[in-house]
Amino acid sequence: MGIFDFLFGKKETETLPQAKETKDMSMFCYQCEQAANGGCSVVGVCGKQPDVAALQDLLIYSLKGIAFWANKAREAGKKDQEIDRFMIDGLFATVTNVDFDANEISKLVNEAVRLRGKAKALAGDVDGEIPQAAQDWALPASIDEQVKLGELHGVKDYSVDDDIHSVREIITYGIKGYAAYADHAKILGSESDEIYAFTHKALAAQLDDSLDLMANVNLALEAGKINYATMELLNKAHTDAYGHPEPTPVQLGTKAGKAILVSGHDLKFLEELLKQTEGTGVNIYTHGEMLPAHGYPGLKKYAHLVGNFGGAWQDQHKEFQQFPGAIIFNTNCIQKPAESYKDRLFTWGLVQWPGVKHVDGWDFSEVIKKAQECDGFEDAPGQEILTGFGHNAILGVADKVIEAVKGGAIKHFFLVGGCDGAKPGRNYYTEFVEQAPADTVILTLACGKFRFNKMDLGDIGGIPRLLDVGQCNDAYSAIQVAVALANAFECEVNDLPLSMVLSWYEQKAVAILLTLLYLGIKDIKIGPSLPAFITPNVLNFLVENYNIGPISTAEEDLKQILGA
Ligand code: SF4
Ligand code: SF3
Repeated sequence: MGIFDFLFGKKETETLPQAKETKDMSMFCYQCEQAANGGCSVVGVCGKQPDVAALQDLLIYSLKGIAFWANKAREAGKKDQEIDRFMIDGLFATVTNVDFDANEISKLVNEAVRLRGKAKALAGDVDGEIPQAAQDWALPASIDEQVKLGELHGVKDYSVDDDIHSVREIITYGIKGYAAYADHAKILGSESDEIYAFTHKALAAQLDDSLDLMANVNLALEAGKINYATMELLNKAHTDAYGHPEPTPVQLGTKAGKAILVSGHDLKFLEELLKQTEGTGVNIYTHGEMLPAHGYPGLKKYAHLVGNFGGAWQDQHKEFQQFPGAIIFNTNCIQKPAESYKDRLFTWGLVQWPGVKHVDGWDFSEVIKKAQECDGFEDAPGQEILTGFGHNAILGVADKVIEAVKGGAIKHFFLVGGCDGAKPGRNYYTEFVEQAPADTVILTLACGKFRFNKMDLGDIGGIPRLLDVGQCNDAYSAIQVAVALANAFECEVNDLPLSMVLSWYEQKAVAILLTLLYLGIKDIKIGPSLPAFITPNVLNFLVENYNIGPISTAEEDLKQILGA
């Protein structure tokens, strides 16, 4: 299958339970891999309703307006912490599977309009034309009217050619992706002015029709650079707070007692919950992207952090029904809850679902109370898997790894990771890992790992063949490993016996891909399908400059990579 067939060929359609409700409105969203037939236009496959889609579009439009003024203010040496922080929250709220609540998005739009005024006042007199988004447009009071306004300012509202628009969307999604990581770092007290400054500059640039295609491409690569800096900031915040992850067995069975399941990515949240549940008899289980938390000394010291439950986000309907306790999301990916567990489901932070209880702030007593009312688990020990192979742990045995490569015991490394999703085509990643020869090592990260992290792949001279590097943001760690190997072998990362086979779903994956491109990494294979927001010309650019290619079959790709 050629790359263009892959992009524009018939997409697999799927119906998730939450995609059935429709309202009499139109929408257009194509920001994630799940986008139906090039873009969700009736209702999101993710469950996003047209009113929420329009309000999110209006929020992004408003953020661009703020960015115009905040960027001008920064050029004049002025900045504002409230504005900077709000940009990050507003962007993160529009990431796929985060906020499905029209009222909450509307509140953010109201706040954005207020802060647009604050940013304008900060910037003072400005020469030249003021783009429409940055002008003093009034926000209607009613949500219905706000929705109508949002419908006028969606992704289809653009005045540049298709290729520039495509790159602008790539930039927006990359920024949304790193906003998630910046938010986690911010919660741990780490912020970076470089991130804030670029966010304003890049969003303001989207209002500047004089920028040509290459100027936009350069901004996209700069977004990759900023995502790298953000992942580094978050890695430092995590390791300063909880120590470096260390290889740790994680129990997949259950322990007798009441239980809370934590889904999302936020480690500070988990720490606070662990503190508040200590001595209460309530055990804590991780779900999805929280799994790597078990590797951090500062978190695994809590004896009641007992195990990992379930797989990746798309299986939550089935798995949450079976969890006899309270469940809480601190970030993506939430899906429309089934009635069978809705009353014991909570959200926190930017995650919202209409009708689901939201915990504001850091008092989790309501969640703990709910867990105590539920049945809880019986003792049922199960399989153990390993996590905690951050760069510090892997590089701690670098001599052994280098020796194994030089001696021929390790022939190739694969980074197989990224987001998971519901499509059947994602079995590719399971098959790829299954079929990878015994003299290869698999590094993995993010929720895509749940497709193969229970396999016993054995070890090579004591080095496990499957190394869980961590969450999606721990792509930073994987990059450190690659750079250290390249230094040890005195070559470029692209010359290492290392191949990246990535899966994408939401906008954090876009940010990470931009980082890899910024770092000049070539020959990446990506799937299960390519983004609908990439035009043929932009795709050509990526193929010509980076040799990015779509996944084909595990067999064919392994043969092509290993030359066997
Ligand atoms: Fe569709 Fe993805 Fe947008 Fe949801 S986030 S509406 S699934 S493209
Ligand atoms: Fe998964 Fe949602 Fe992206 Fe952090 S939890 S990787 S999809």
